[in-house]
Amino acid sequence: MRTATITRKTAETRIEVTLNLDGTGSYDNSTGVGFFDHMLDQLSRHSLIDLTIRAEGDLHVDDHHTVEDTGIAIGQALARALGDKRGIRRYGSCLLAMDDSLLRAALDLSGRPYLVWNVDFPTGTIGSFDTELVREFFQALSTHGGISLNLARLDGINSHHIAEAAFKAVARALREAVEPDPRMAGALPSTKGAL
Ligand SMILES: [Mn+2]
Repeated sequence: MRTATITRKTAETRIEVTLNLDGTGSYDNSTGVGFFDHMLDQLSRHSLIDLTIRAEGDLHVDDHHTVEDTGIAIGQALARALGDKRGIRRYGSCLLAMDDSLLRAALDLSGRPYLVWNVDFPTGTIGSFDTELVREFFQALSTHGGISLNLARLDGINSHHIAEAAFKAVARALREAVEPDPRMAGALPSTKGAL
């Protein structure tokens, strides 16, 4: 099984992430930030990556460190569970509609972090959650997961739907990219000899 557990402790946050790439999309996520938990649940459910997250952050400051550091830990767990990436599809993409919103996600598990972010939100907050933290999360995931990640909002007027569609689109793209490709027969999906 391709699994990993990452424990990360700083003066600002204490985070434990366990994931299983070959899961069924079962999850148990608790970060103390309700909307963020809702998004992490989507990430697991729609990628079929099992995810257990416990985060205790300095929420008396704001949600920023907790969201960013959870993204770092998930990225690190993803990279560790992927190992040498032999036999995977490597690329994934998804055009995802949710009510008013249409999000496009494309990613490459290249080992080369890069985030292209064309997702604007019509409001600064979703409840008490800062919409700018959605980008912070995906930046951390991309950097520490070694993922070239491209996200665009093609439609959308409701910030909750836009954020949720972004997480779902990335989840579906990840599902595709981490999947074993039977035709790869265990080979590395690269001509460079390393990913
Ligand atoms: Mn929702």
